[in-house]
Amino acid sequence: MMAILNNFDTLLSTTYDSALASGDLIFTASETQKSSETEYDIQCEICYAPALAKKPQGVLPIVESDPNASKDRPSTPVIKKIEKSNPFLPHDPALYVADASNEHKILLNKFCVVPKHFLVVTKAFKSQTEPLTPTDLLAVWSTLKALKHSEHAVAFYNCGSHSGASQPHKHMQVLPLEVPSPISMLVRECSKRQRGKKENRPGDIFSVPFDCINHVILLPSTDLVSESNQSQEDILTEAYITLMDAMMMSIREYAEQEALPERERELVFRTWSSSRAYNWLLTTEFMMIVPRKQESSNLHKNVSLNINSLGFAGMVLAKTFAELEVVKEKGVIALVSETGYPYEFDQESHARSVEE
Ligand code: B4P
Repeated sequence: MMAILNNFDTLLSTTYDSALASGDLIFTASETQKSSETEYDIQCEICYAPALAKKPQGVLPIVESDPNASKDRPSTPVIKKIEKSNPFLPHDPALYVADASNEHKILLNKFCVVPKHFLVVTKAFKSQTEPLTPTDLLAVWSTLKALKHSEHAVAFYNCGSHSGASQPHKHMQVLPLEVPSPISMLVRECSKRQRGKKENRPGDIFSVPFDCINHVILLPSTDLVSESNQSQEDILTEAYITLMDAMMMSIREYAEQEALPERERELVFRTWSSSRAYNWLLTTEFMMIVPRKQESSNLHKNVSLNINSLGFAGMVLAKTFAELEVVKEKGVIALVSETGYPYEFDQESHARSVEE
């Protein structure tokens, strides 16, 4: 771990406090509602933040100087066009916390809902559609381990289009949490010995009870890693490759189901190979991957919600009252699962949706 991360908690807090005080960082207060829904009685979270509906969407005006300006007539800026800018290159110095590696910097999330939410961003431009590299994995892992409540923090990566990402510059994100996230509770429950099943051990791969394809792998404890010949980077890379393989195989199996009409089959391959979209989650205990079929949930009462990796952590963000009502009615797990690939092709619901 880099030496700079030794006092990371303090550095994160002081940078956060000063960016908040100077107005360089915008914290949006929210109300969290619990929703109990899975067979393991895990409480999912609906984070209701109506003020976020007003957040700018990464679009900045380009201001050109006024050609008629003179000494007696001050310049009036003319907004010529609206263009997307990269908020991470250059980054706002007020949001810079530390380097996570030679290739990564840690920036505070400018628009956070959870205090001290930060991003692990590549220093040079890389695309958010690229897979994670061993150095990406180690950089984000180091930040997790450097946090005070590291066992509760959740790191995530919204990869590719349809994954919930709004910024094209490669960035992983970390939510420092003081209590376990719903997905951590769920993975722990699913890992316990259950009747007729053996206990899951580090290296085991399994799925949690969402209604869509997902794969989870348990990671060995740091003590076990230091006793082994493998480095932490190797362990993380091996886990990531195992999950990527499992994901590819599951999509292929889904697309090759006989019940799936030819047209649908082609569509799965075409959309997946062009988007390569998935959500990825990491805690100090496990890594998880969820391939994405679509960016947003289906339409319910004319409302559809954008879902990012946090949806699969059991945490959904509702920006309007109508969105909040839809999540409460539908349930977090059912709603986020609509954006993934179903385990099995449901002929009845497909027939219904074709008729509608
Ligand atoms: P992306 O991967 O591109 O997208 P995202 O996390 O889904 O957030 P998005 O930008 O789409 O915002 P949304 O309204 O859905 O991440 C880009 C990140 O860069 C974001 O965190 C963004 O805030 C940040 N950013 C943008 N401009 C920046 C700048 N100039 N400097 C530094 N950082 C910048 O969600 C709003 C916020 O709520 C996001 O932070 C999101 O991560 C968070 N959020 C979403 N669901 C949540 C949940 N269930 N609980 C708590 N927080 C949640």
